Amino acid sequence: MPEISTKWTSGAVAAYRQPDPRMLAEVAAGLSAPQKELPPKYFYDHRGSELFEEITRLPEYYQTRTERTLLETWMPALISELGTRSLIELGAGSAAKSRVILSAMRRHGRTGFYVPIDVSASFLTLTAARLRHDFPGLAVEPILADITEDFTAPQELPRPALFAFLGGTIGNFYPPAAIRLLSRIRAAMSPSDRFLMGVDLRKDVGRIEAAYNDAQGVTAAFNRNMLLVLNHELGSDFDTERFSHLAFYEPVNHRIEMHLVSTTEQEVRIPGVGLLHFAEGESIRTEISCKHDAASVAELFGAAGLRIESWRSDREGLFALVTGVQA
Ligand code: SAH
Ligand code: AVI
Repeated sequence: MPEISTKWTSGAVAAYRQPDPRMLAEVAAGLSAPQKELPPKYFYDHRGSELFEEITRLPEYYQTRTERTLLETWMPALISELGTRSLIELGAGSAAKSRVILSAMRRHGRTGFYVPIDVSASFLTLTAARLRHDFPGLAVEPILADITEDFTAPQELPRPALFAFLGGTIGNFYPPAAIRLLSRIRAAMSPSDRFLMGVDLRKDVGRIEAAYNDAQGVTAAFNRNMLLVLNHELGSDFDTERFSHLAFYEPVNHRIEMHLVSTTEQEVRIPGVGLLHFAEGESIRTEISCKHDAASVAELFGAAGLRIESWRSDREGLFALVTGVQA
Protein backbone atom coordinates (compact mmCIF):
# COMPACT_ATOMS: atom_id res chain seq x y z
CA MET A 1 0.00 0.00 0.00
CA PRO A 2 1.45 3.39 -0.87
CA GLU A 3 1.61 5.69 2.13
CA ILE A 4 -0.10 8.45 0.19
CA SER A 5 -2.56 8.11 -2.64
CA THR A 6 -1.50 10.68 -5.18
CA LYS A 7 -4.49 12.39 -6.74
CA TRP A 8 -2.50 15.44 -7.72
CA THR A 9 0.88 15.07 -9.32
CA SER A 10 2.42 18.36 -8.32
CA GLY A 11 5.70 19.98 -9.16
CA ALA A 12 6.48 19.27 -5.52
CA VAL A 13 7.79 15.85 -6.51
CA ALA A 14 9.10 16.67 -9.99
CA ALA A 15 12.51 18.10 -10.84
CA TYR A 16 12.29 21.47 -12.55
CA ARG A 17 13.45 20.02 -15.86
CA GLN A 18 10.05 18.33 -16.11
CA PRO A 19 7.78 21.01 -14.68
CA ASP A 20 4.25 20.09 -13.82
CA PRO A 21 2.21 21.21 -16.87
CA ARG A 22 -0.66 22.45 -14.70
CA MET A 23 1.68 24.54 -12.59
CA LEU A 24 3.33 25.97 -15.68
CA ALA A 25 -0.06 26.86 -17.18
CA GLU A 26 -1.31 28.47 -13.97
CA VAL A 27 1.88 30.47 -13.51
CA ALA A 28 1.87 31.59 -17.17
CA ALA A 29 -1.77 32.69 -16.98
CA GLY A 30 -1.40 34.38 -13.59
CA LEU A 31 1.71 36.33 -14.52
CA SER A 32 0.31 37.54 -17.81
CA ALA A 33 -2.79 39.13 -16.19
CA PRO A 34 -2.85 42.93 -15.79
CA GLN A 35 -2.58 42.40 -12.01
CA LYS A 36 -0.02 39.60 -11.84
CA GLU A 37 -1.27 36.84 -9.57
CA LEU A 38 -0.18 33.40 -8.36
CA PRO A 39 -2.31 30.75 -6.59
CA PRO A 40 -1.62 30.59 -2.83
CA LYS A 41 -1.25 26.80 -2.92
CA TYR A 42 2.28 27.48 -4.22
CA PHE A 43 3.35 28.78 -0.80
CA TYR A 44 3.28 25.26 0.50
CA ASP A 45 6.37 23.22 -0.15
CA HIS A 46 7.85 21.69 3.02
CA ARG A 47 9.53 24.98 3.98
CA GLY A 48 6.33 26.92 3.29
CA SER A 49 4.38 24.59 5.56
CA GLU A 50 7.01 25.08 8.29
CA LEU A 51 6.82 28.85 7.89
CA PHE A 52 3.03 28.70 8.18
CA GLU A 53 3.46 26.75 11.43
CA GLU A 54 5.72 29.56 12.67
CA ILE A 55 3.04 32.09 11.71
CA THR A 56 0.50 30.23 13.85
CA ARG A 57 2.69 30.88 16.91
CA LEU A 58 3.20 34.61 16.31
CA PRO A 59 1.73 37.03 18.87
CA GLU A 60 0.02 39.01 16.08
CA TYR A 61 -1.60 35.94 14.49
CA TYR A 62 -4.65 35.61 16.75
CA GLN A 63 -6.46 33.16 14.43
CA THR A 64 -4.88 29.84 15.39
CA ARG A 65 -4.97 30.21 19.16
CA THR A 66 -8.53 31.56 19.08
CA GLU A 67 -9.73 28.68 16.93
CA ARG A 68 -7.92 26.17 19.16
CA THR A 69 -9.70 27.51 22.26
CA LEU A 70 -13.05 27.29 20.44
CA LEU A 71 -12.30 23.69 19.46
CA GLU A 72 -11.26 22.78 22.99
CA THR A 73 -14.44 24.30 24.38
CA TRP A 74 -16.87 22.86 21.87
CA MET A 75 -15.56 19.61 20.40
CA PRO A 76 -16.03 17.23 23.34
CA ALA A 77 -19.79 17.95 23.44
CA LEU A 78 -20.23 18.14 19.65
CA ILE A 79 -18.41 14.88 18.94
CA SER A 80 -20.34 13.11 21.68
CA GLU A 81 -23.63 14.46 20.34
CA LEU A 82 -22.87 13.56 16.71
CA GLY A 83 -21.20 10.21 17.40
CA THR A 84 -18.52 11.11 14.84
CA ARG A 85 -16.53 8.11 13.55
CA SER A 86 -14.49 9.70 10.72
CA LEU A 87 -12.73 13.02 10.28
CA ILE A 88 -11.95 14.24 6.76
CA GLU A 89 -9.90 17.41 6.81
CA LEU A 90 -9.17 19.74 3.90
CA GLY A 91 -5.87 21.62 3.98
CA ALA A 92 -4.86 19.76 7.14
CA GLY A 93 -1.29 21.10 7.44
CA SER A 94 0.26 19.88 10.71
CA ALA A 95 -3.19 18.88 12.00
CA ALA A 96 -2.18 20.40 15.35
CA LYS A 97 -5.72 21.59 16.12
CA SER A 98 -7.30 18.49 14.58
CA ARG A 99 -5.83 16.60 17.51
CA VAL A 100 -8.47 18.25 19.67
CA ILE A 101 -11.17 16.61 17.51
CA LEU A 102 -9.35 13.27 17.34
CA SER A 103 -8.91 13.26 21.12
CA ALA A 104 -12.63 13.90 21.57
CA MET A 105 -13.39 10.99 19.20
CA ARG A 106 -11.02 8.74 21.17
CA ARG A 107 -12.57 9.81 24.48
CA HIS A 108 -15.93 8.71 23.20
CA GLY A 109 -14.62 5.24 22.47
CA ARG A 110 -14.13 5.70 18.74
CA THR A 111 -10.54 5.20 17.64
CA GLY A 112 -11.80 6.32 14.26
CA PHE A 113 -10.70 7.14 10.78
CA TYR A 114 -8.79 10.26 9.76
CA VAL A 115 -8.30 11.52 6.19
CA PRO A 116 -6.04 14.58 5.99
CA ILE A 117 -6.05 16.15 2.52
CA ASP A 118 -3.30 18.56 1.51
CA VAL A 119 -1.02 19.67 -1.35
CA SER A 120 2.13 19.81 0.74
CA ALA A 121 3.45 16.30 0.03
CA SER A 122 6.31 15.66 2.46
CA PHE A 123 4.64 17.67 5.22
CA LEU A 124 1.50 15.56 4.82
CA THR A 125 3.56 12.37 5.16
CA LEU A 126 5.11 13.75 8.35
CA THR A 127 1.73 14.76 9.76
CA ALA A 128 0.32 11.29 9.06
CA ALA A 129 3.31 9.54 10.66
CA ARG A 130 3.07 11.69 13.80
CA LEU A 131 -0.64 11.05 14.17
CA ARG A 132 -0.26 7.29 13.71
CA HIS A 133 2.34 7.37 16.47
CA ASP A 134 0.30 9.52 18.86
CA PHE A 135 -3.11 7.93 18.19
CA PRO A 136 -2.55 4.16 18.15
CA GLY A 137 -5.49 2.43 16.47
CA LEU A 138 -6.47 5.51 14.47
CA ALA A 139 -6.68 4.68 10.75
CA VAL A 140 -4.88 7.56 9.00
CA GLU A 141 -5.35 7.74 5.21
CA PRO A 142 -3.70 10.89 3.83
CA ILE A 143 -4.65 12.12 0.38
CA LEU A 144 -2.31 14.34 -1.61
CA ALA A 145 -4.77 16.44 -3.58
CA ASP A 146 -5.51 19.93 -4.77
CA ILE A 147 -8.84 20.87 -3.24
CA THR A 148 -9.44 23.44 -5.97
CA GLU A 149 -9.83 20.42 -8.25
CA ASP A 150 -12.19 17.48 -7.97
CA PHE A 151 -11.05 15.21 -5.19
CA THR A 152 -12.60 12.00 -3.97
CA ALA A 153 -13.04 11.16 -0.33
CA PRO A 154 -12.81 7.43 0.42
CA GLN A 155 -16.18 5.78 -0.30
CA GLU A 156 -16.25 3.43 2.66
CA LEU A 157 -15.97 5.96 5.46
CA PRO A 158 -17.38 4.93 8.82
CA ARG A 159 -20.34 7.27 9.36
CA PRO A 160 -21.21 9.75 10.73
CA ALA A 161 -18.29 11.73 9.33
CA LEU A 162 -17.11 15.23 10.10
CA PHE A 163 -15.71 17.20 7.16
CA ALA A 164 -13.43 19.90 8.59
CA PHE A 165 -11.94 22.96 6.95
CA LEU A 166 -10.11 24.85 9.65
CA GLY A 167 -7.84 27.84 10.01
CA GLY A 168 -9.94 30.25 7.98
CA THR A 169 -8.52 28.75 4.76
CA ILE A 170 -11.92 29.28 3.06
CA GLY A 171 -10.88 32.95 3.08
CA ASN A 172 -8.05 32.17 0.65
CA PHE A 173 -10.62 31.38 -2.06
CA TYR A 174 -12.41 33.90 -4.25
CA PRO A 175 -16.16 33.51 -3.60
CA PRO A 176 -16.95 31.50 -6.80
CA ALA A 177 -14.12 29.06 -6.01
CA ALA A 178 -15.24 28.89 -2.36
CA ILE A 179 -18.76 27.97 -3.49
CA ARG A 180 -17.42 25.29 -5.86
CA LEU A 181 -15.37 23.80 -3.04
CA LEU A 182 -18.24 23.88 -0.54
CA SER A 183 -20.52 22.28 -3.16
CA ARG A 184 -18.05 19.41 -3.57
CA ILE A 185 -17.92 18.94 0.18
CA ARG A 186 -21.71 18.93 0.32
CA ALA A 187 -21.82 16.30 -2.44
CA ALA A 188 -19.46 14.06 -0.46
CA MET A 189 -21.58 14.33 2.71
CA SER A 190 -24.32 11.97 3.88
CA PRO A 191 -27.33 13.40 5.72
CA SER A 192 -25.90 12.34 9.09
CA ASP A 193 -22.52 14.01 8.40
CA ARG A 194 -21.51 17.49 9.44
CA PHE A 195 -19.25 20.17 7.99
CA LEU A 196 -17.09 22.15 10.41
CA MET A 197 -15.44 25.33 9.17
CA GLY A 198 -13.21 27.94 10.79
CA VAL A 199 -13.71 31.54 9.66
CA ASP A 200 -11.74 34.66 10.40
CA LEU A 201 -14.19 37.45 11.23
CA ARG A 202 -14.41 41.08 10.11
CA LYS A 203 -12.98 43.34 12.80
CA ASP A 204 -10.75 46.31 13.48
CA VAL A 205 -8.57 46.70 10.39
CA GLY A 206 -5.43 47.43 12.43
CA ARG A 207 -5.77 44.10 14.20
CA ILE A 208 -6.15 42.21 10.92
CA GLU A 209 -3.30 44.01 9.15
CA ALA A 210 -0.94 43.38 12.08
CA ALA A 211 -1.56 39.63 11.72
CA TYR A 212 -0.14 39.79 8.17
CA ASN A 213 2.72 42.19 8.93
CA ASP A 214 4.36 40.57 11.94
CA ALA A 215 7.32 42.22 13.59
CA GLN A 216 9.60 39.20 13.13
CA GLY A 217 9.07 39.10 9.37
CA VAL A 218 7.87 35.49 9.28
CA THR A 219 4.91 36.34 7.04
CA ALA A 220 7.27 38.18 4.70
CA ALA A 221 9.47 35.07 4.49
CA PHE A 222 6.38 32.91 3.90
CA ASN A 223 5.31 35.25 1.09
CA ARG A 224 8.75 35.26 -0.57
CA ASN A 225 8.95 31.48 -0.27
CA MET A 226 6.55 31.25 -3.20
CA LEU A 227 9.30 32.60 -5.47
CA LEU A 228 11.69 29.93 -4.20
CA VAL A 229 9.05 27.28 -4.93
CA LEU A 230 8.80 28.60 -8.51
CA ASN A 231 12.59 28.66 -8.87
CA HIS A 232 12.80 25.08 -7.63
CA GLU A 233 9.88 23.67 -9.57
CA LEU A 234 10.12 25.62 -12.81
CA GLY A 235 13.79 26.68 -12.91
CA SER A 236 12.88 30.38 -12.88
CA ASP A 237 15.39 32.98 -11.66
CA PHE A 238 13.41 35.14 -9.24
CA ASP A 239 15.71 37.04 -6.88
CA THR A 240 13.79 37.14 -3.59
CA GLU A 241 15.87 40.13 -2.45
CA ARG A 242 14.27 42.19 -5.19
CA PHE A 243 10.70 41.65 -4.01
CA SER A 244 9.24 43.09 -0.84
CA HIS A 245 6.29 41.88 1.23
CA LEU A 246 3.08 43.93 1.19
CA ALA A 247 -0.14 43.05 3.03
CA PHE A 248 -3.10 45.41 3.35
CA TYR A 249 -6.84 45.27 4.03
CA GLU A 250 -9.08 45.85 1.02
CA PRO A 251 -12.35 47.03 2.60
CA VAL A 252 -14.70 46.70 -0.38
CA ASN A 253 -14.26 42.94 -0.56
CA HIS A 254 -13.41 42.56 3.15
CA ARG A 255 -10.09 40.90 2.51
CA ILE A 256 -6.39 41.03 3.18
CA GLU A 257 -4.34 41.05 0.01
CA MET A 258 -0.75 39.84 0.08
CA HIS A 259 1.56 40.99 -2.67
CA LEU A 260 5.23 40.72 -3.60
CA VAL A 261 6.36 44.09 -4.87
CA SER A 262 9.25 44.41 -7.29
CA THR A 263 11.71 46.84 -5.69
CA THR A 264 13.42 47.58 -9.03
CA GLU A 265 12.66 47.38 -12.73
CA GLN A 266 13.72 43.84 -13.62
CA GLU A 267 13.33 40.85 -15.92
CA VAL A 268 12.65 37.33 -14.68
CA ARG A 269 13.04 34.24 -16.85
CA ILE A 270 10.68 31.29 -16.42
CA PRO A 271 11.55 28.39 -18.77
CA GLY A 272 8.45 27.48 -20.74
CA VAL A 273 6.85 30.86 -20.02
CA GLY A 274 9.45 33.36 -21.20
CA LEU A 275 10.97 36.61 -20.00
CA LEU A 276 8.74 38.64 -17.69
CA HIS A 277 9.16 42.33 -17.22
CA PHE A 278 8.49 43.97 -13.83
CA ALA A 279 8.32 47.72 -13.46
CA GLU A 280 9.60 49.15 -10.19
CA GLY A 281 6.67 48.94 -7.72
CA GLU A 282 4.74 46.40 -9.80
CA SER A 283 3.36 43.56 -7.73
CA ILE A 284 2.28 39.93 -7.84
CA ARG A 285 -0.80 39.22 -5.75
CA THR A 286 0.01 35.98 -3.95
CA GLU A 287 -2.99 35.60 -1.64
CA ILE A 288 -6.33 36.97 -0.62
CA SER A 289 -7.66 36.24 2.86
CA CYS A 290 -11.36 37.11 3.01
CA LYS A 291 -12.89 38.02 6.34
CA HIS A 292 -16.45 36.99 7.07
CA ASP A 293 -19.53 37.50 9.19
CA ALA A 294 -22.58 35.28 9.72
CA ALA A 295 -24.36 36.76 6.68
CA SER A 296 -21.44 36.20 4.29
CA VAL A 297 -20.99 32.62 5.50
CA ALA A 298 -24.74 31.97 5.16
CA GLU A 299 -24.52 33.28 1.60
CA LEU A 300 -21.62 30.96 0.69
CA PHE A 301 -23.33 28.00 2.37
CA GLY A 302 -26.67 28.75 0.72
CA ALA A 303 -25.07 28.88 -2.73
CA ALA A 304 -23.44 25.50 -2.06
CA GLY A 305 -26.59 23.77 -0.76
CA LEU A 306 -25.52 23.91 2.88
CA ARG A 307 -27.25 25.42 5.88
CA ILE A 308 -25.61 26.83 9.00
CA GLU A 309 -26.54 24.60 11.93
CA SER A 310 -24.52 26.28 14.68
CA TRP A 311 -22.09 29.12 15.12
CA ARG A 312 -19.59 29.72 17.94
CA SER A 313 -17.23 32.63 18.25
CA ASP A 314 -14.95 33.97 20.97
CA ARG A 315 -16.00 36.88 23.17
CA GLU A 316 -13.96 39.40 21.19
CA GLY A 317 -15.55 38.24 17.92
CA LEU A 318 -12.19 37.45 16.33
CA PHE A 319 -12.87 34.03 14.86
CA ALA A 320 -15.79 31.63 14.46
CA LEU A 321 -16.38 27.92 14.14
CA VAL A 322 -19.48 27.05 12.19
CA THR A 323 -21.16 23.74 11.50
CA GLY A 324 -23.18 23.08 8.38
CA VAL A 325 -25.58 20.39 7.19
CA GLN A 326 -27.06 19.65 3.81
CA ALA A 327 -29.85 22.18 3.20
N1 SAH B 1 -5.62 23.62 8.66
C1 SAH B 1 -4.34 24.06 9.18
C2 SAH B 1 -3.42 24.59 8.08
C3 SAH B 1 -3.90 25.86 7.40
S1 SAH B 1 -2.69 26.45 6.24
C4 SAH B 1 -4.57 25.12 10.23
O1 SAH B 1 -5.71 25.51 10.44
O2 SAH B 1 -3.60 25.55 10.86
C5 SAH B 1 -3.45 25.99 4.72
C6 SAH B 1 -3.23 24.52 4.41
O3 SAH B 1 -3.95 24.20 3.23
C7 SAH B 1 -1.78 24.17 4.16
O4 SAH B 1 -1.43 22.99 4.81
C8 SAH B 1 -1.70 24.01 2.64
O5 SAH B 1 -0.71 23.10 2.22
C9 SAH B 1 -3.10 23.54 2.31
N2 SAH B 1 -3.54 23.97 0.98
C10 SAH B 1 -3.49 25.21 0.45
N3 SAH B 1 -4.03 25.21 -0.78
C11 SAH B 1 -4.44 23.94 -1.02
C12 SAH B 1 -5.06 23.30 -2.12
N4 SAH B 1 -5.38 23.96 -3.24
N5 SAH B 1 -5.32 21.97 -2.02
C13 SAH B 1 -5.01 21.26 -0.91
N6 SAH B 1 -4.42 21.82 0.17
C14 SAH B 1 -4.13 23.14 0.11
C1 AVI C 1 -3.99 29.45 5.56
N1 AVI C 1 -4.59 30.78 5.63
C2 AVI C 1 -5.89 30.73 6.34
C3 AVI C 1 -3.71 31.81 6.15
C4 AVI C 1 -4.47 33.16 6.21
O1 AVI C 1 -4.41 33.80 7.26
O2 AVI C 1 -5.11 33.53 5.23
C5 AVI C 1 -2.45 31.95 5.33
C6 AVI C 1 -1.60 33.10 5.77
N2 AVI C 1 -1.14 34.02 4.97
C7 AVI C 1 -0.41 34.88 5.67
N3 AVI C 1 -0.44 34.49 6.94
C8 AVI C 1 -1.16 33.38 7.02
